[in-house]
Amino acid sequence: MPLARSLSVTSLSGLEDWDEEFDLEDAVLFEIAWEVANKVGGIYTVIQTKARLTAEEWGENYFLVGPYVESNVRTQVELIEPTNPVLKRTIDKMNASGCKVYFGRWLIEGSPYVVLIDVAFSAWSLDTWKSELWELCDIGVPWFDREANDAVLFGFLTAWLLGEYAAQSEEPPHIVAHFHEWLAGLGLILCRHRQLPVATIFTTHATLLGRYLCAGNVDFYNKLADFNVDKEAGDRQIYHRYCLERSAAHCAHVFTTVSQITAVEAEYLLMRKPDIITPNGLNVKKFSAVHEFQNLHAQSKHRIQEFVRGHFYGHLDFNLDKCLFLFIAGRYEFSNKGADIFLEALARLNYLLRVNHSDVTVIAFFIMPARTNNFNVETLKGQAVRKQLWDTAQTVKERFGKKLYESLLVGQLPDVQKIIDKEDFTIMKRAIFATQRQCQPPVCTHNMLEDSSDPILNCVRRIGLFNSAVDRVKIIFHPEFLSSTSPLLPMDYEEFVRGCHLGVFPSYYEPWGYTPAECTVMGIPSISTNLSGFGCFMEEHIADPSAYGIYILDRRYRGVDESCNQLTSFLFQFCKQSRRQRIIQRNRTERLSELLDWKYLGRYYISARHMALAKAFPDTYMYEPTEPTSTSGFSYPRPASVPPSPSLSRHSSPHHSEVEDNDEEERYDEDVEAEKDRKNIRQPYALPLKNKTSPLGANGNGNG
Ligand code: G6P
Ligand code: 1S3
Repeated sequence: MPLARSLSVTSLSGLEDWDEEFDLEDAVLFEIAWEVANKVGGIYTVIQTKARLTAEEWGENYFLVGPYVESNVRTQVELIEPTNPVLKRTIDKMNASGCKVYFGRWLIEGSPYVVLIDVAFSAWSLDTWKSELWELCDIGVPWFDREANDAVLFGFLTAWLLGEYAAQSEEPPHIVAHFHEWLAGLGLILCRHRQLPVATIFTTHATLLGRYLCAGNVDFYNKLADFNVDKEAGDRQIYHRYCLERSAAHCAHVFTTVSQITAVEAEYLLMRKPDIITPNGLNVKKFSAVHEFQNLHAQSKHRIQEFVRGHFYGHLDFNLDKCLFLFIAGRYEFSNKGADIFLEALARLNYLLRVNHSDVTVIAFFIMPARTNNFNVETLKGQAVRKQLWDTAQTVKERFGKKLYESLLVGQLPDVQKIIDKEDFTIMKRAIFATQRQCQPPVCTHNMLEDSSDPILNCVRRIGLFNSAVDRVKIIFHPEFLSSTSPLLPMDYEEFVRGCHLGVFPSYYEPWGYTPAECTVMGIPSISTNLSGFGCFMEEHIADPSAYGIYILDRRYRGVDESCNQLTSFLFQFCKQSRRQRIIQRNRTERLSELLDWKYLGRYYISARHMALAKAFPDTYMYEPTEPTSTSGFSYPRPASVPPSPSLSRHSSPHHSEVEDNDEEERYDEDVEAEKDRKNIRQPYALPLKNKTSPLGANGNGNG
């Protein structure tokens, strides 16, 4: 037995204090999730972005475990022979016993090893395993729940993998297995039941009941303590899933969740307080030129403008240079993701912009996948008409250029009356005639399969925002995720976000919320809420979030109408900003990106693993958490010369003027300001220690 190794995860309170002395020696880490090399939702982003950091820490001893999905493997994974001899024996043994287990490298940053299990290949064992599950813990999984059936297969197979790994090891191994979400939870339950030498961690990214209850008409946060959880789960026919989730949370050596708000939810709905909060990070890409992200904004914005030119052909009666692009994106959960109050606020904003005779036009994009039957004709036609106008302009330009050149060659200035001839006029007139349109520019870019019952379209019908000329707010609903190969809007999500001015995510249920975090690292301001993990996290770590372009809507202590008014006010104030102010704000937003980097947030995962090792192998590992220190000093201060909010926005440099003037000069001011900020921040990346030892501690946000 190796000597007890001292572990000192001494402090999370400051970057310098972070002590990485912990000696992992022979320990191996398996991270298990249904979304390993298999994109379904946000968990994929967590695992994929975190992989590099974890691979750096664990090297050859880090293995991600997920389901084998052929289409994903073909495009994302390089299949190879297992490098670790114990794992090779394990996989060979399983494959010889009627399983199909693959090993490879996932072709993402960090190139982590993946073990992919073909659950369908073992489907013949489903009934046996379900009976075993029933005998073991009285959880009965109905035949018609396909996802739960997959969870049973995946659970038994992952527990088999870990058990076999332990059996194949020559020395008693030190295994850490980190399971994500209920779909992977059964593997953990079985590990504990079989008393495998495995230190287990369970992370929930959203509770099953929380998601279901919020999607209904329930005052969720005020009733958290009152729900009869078994009955609620039974009423929604998810009792078996709920049991799997709850048992996994209880069986784990260490239970974690992604935010304080979900920690409180877990305490009431899963009946266990998380031991540590593991917030979601991102891989922050820093450009060598500080203002590169501003240039990228301008480039992407021009591409969105091109799309808008086509979409609104014949109705381009607004100034594109005064046009602001807002967007909401994500899983299509109409009220959970706040699309309902966003639409309502847009209707109110439209009124305000009209009565104030504003020259700003707002185009709000809704990027939420729904069932469709491809693009609609009117939308495709718009892009074709735009292309035709462009081609016509090029043809005339070429002929014009040729005549001009010939004229200059013979030493004459051209006769401007004749340089464009009759034929040119004819093709130009024909092109203009083609832009005539009898209908309004469409709200939706696709043919919807459930058009008459679609919640976004029905809401648009009710509020009457039909892209008419008088409206200052226009709506484009793109019910499909973006792709750079789209014939309509050929941009991937990242490019699109960069080109927009503001991301709007007024979610009611959002354990973390990657969308506003992604906006932040790209320097795009966003609106989130104090019911989202991200919103609460930013509120806690930034003295004045709105000054940095992080608007946090109050959906916790206000009624829907009041929240909607607050959202309208955020939007209206945003529309009143000058270009200069927007540039300043983007610079500030981007400055926060370090706060969201895995480089710093990854330490919570590290801490969870150390904690689990110490609990599972107390003779070998020791975990010595220090007492929480004061939380003062970890907050991002107000910017040195801050406009506290757009409404109170004043000059941020002595020579500010409301006219849209020199951007370069503004950049200089901002650099000076950023430097002042850096001096003001005592511990810029320090995170609250209370998260570590008392996740539900003295945080005002956490009390439901
Ligand atoms: C970036 C570019 C500037 C451009 C500005 C437009 O900052 O570097 O050249 O003028 O974006 O900002 P806006 O908020 O109007 O899209
Ligand atoms: C969940 O995905 P969702 O969009 O269904 O997990 C994500 C990753 O932890 C989280 O960001 C999100 O809030 C949850 O809701």
